Amino acid sequence: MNKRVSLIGAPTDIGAGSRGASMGPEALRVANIGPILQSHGLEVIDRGNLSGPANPWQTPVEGYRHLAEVVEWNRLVHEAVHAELKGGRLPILLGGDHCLGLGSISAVARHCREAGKKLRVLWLDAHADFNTSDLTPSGNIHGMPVACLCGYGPKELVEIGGHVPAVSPKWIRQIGIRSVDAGEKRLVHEAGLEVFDMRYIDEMGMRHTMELALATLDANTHLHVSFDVDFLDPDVAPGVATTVKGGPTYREAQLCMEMIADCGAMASLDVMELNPALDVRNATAHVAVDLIESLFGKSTLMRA
Ligand code: EXY
Ligand code: MN
Ligand code: MN
Ligand code: MN
Repeated sequence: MNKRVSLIGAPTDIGAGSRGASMGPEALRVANIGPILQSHGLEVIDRGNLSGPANPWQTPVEGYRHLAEVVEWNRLVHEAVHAELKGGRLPILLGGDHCLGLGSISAVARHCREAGKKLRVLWLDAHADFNTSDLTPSGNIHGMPVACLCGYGPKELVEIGGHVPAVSPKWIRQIGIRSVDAGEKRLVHEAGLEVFDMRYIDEMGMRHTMELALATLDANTHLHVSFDVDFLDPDVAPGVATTVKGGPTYREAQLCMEMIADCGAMASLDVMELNPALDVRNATAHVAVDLIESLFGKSTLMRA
């Protein structure tokens, strides 16, 4: 794994239905994300925060809330993530709400096209984030980034990476899913996304799930992990606006992260939706940082 890591803060809740994820980057820094990653032998540069439009907190227009601002934030994220990859570094995007997964992953996909690499995206989330303006119950664009990446969405968002679709549904594996709207579910099936929902994880276990999600990676595959903190059970991670009961336990999540670390292919990461306004003494930020440590190779194994 690349040991040269860059932190990029994206302090916005522009795509969310509640305010507060804009404070996520600072909460992760307060939980010591930089020094802790350094203690694992990584060279960490904190690029600071991107600066984009304020959240005007308006109601949705034609199925989208804050579309122009979401486009602007995603452009900023796209360029920042792409620059780190081009410089040979591993970007960690500190969200911010999950609408920014579009800017991040479209940049990764662009880099993979330029570098002749294959791409695998692991989307760790309670939600499929596969809504469109016709299907969304909320107009919140953080419920739409995966659909946009796959070419379903407004032109301004779908075209951000310069290639439509930015990503083939075949490259994506969704894990932990347990809250999908009815129309969204139909579109997920139509697009052919591979989804390891909570029922699958309950029945087959996290180990088997991750073996399948990481299967067929080769030395030329760039693995991107998009970690929505609401992936975790709310008992473990209360500091998120869109908690859904019945998520992975701390230990299941840790195993998921450890198996990703073991595969050695992770080359970019998003940490999204942490909402310090809803957290208890920054506990969810600490849990997120603990799990990120596992992603970068902190091991609970006794055997050498
Ligand atoms: N599916 C719901 C919607 O589209 O409004 C909820 C989406 C929540 C998205 C969170 C970030 O993952
Ligand atoms: Mn999400
Ligand atoms: Mn979510
Ligand atoms: Mn800690």
